[in-house]
Amino acid sequence: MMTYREFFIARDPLITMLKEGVPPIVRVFGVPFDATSTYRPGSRFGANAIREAFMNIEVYSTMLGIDLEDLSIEDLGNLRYTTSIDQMVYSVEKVVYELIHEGKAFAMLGGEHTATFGACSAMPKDSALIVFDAHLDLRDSFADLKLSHATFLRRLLEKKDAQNTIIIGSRAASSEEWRMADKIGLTIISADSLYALKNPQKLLKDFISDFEKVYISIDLDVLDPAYAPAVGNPEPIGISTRQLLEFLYTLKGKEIIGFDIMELSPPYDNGSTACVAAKLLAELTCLTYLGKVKNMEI
Ligand SMILES: [Mn+2]
Repeated sequence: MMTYREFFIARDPLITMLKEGVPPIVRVFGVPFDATSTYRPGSRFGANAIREAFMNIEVYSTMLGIDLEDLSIEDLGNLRYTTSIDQMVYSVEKVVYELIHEGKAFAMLGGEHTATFGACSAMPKDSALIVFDAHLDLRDSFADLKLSHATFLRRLLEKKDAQNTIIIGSRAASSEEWRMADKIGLTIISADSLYALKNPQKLLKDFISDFEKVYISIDLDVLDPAYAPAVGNPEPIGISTRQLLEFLYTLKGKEIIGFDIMELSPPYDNGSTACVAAKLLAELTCLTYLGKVKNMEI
């Protein structure tokens, strides 16, 4: 018997789409961490803002023909609050490792992009890492920190093969970072090159054809500030929401181990950026479902 309190009280801001007896498509968790922010802090509030927006937008995907209202999503809540970057990265890595080994796809909501370092440290070696980001995050150190939102990809690629990684939408990095990317053989589809290409999505499609499993990391600053103004480090001349989605739709049928949506800074938002982030959460969850269906896990 359901009680009135269960029936009438919602556990805001948690996403309440868990259906009894239906295995969840993704497990959602938030990372309330922005301690290395150097410009516009606030992404520690990002996960809850994405949840609120998610519960207030339509989640039927007209492009994929899937209604998330028929499916199940489990919200695990947020990581315990810490200002220690080592503790945050450690917790993310442990949680992600556990979920992957239980065969459970996940959605991590940021929080600053450094959390992706923790998630990727737990990834299987044969998975592709697809990063959408205005920045390369390949600095050796930044603002006296070796591990931060501006250096995390360098730290990651010091221990992982760059051949598995593709970065899309990049347009903001130091000359040393561009050289570094070239040197280690990183595949980049820069924001500038996008406008000259007829079918840039094909480059991503070709890249992932060698991989069965993918992890997707979205730094919302990949979008032009016209689409997503409320991010920690906005950069002009970015891609549109539609362009980003078209890249994501090329992943249809791939097994998505997990994904993250990072760097939303709600204090700078009028609500529009949170809605974009929520839409990405919805579409990526649909894509995760399609990957599971194709691989007969559902
Ligand atoms: Mn970035």
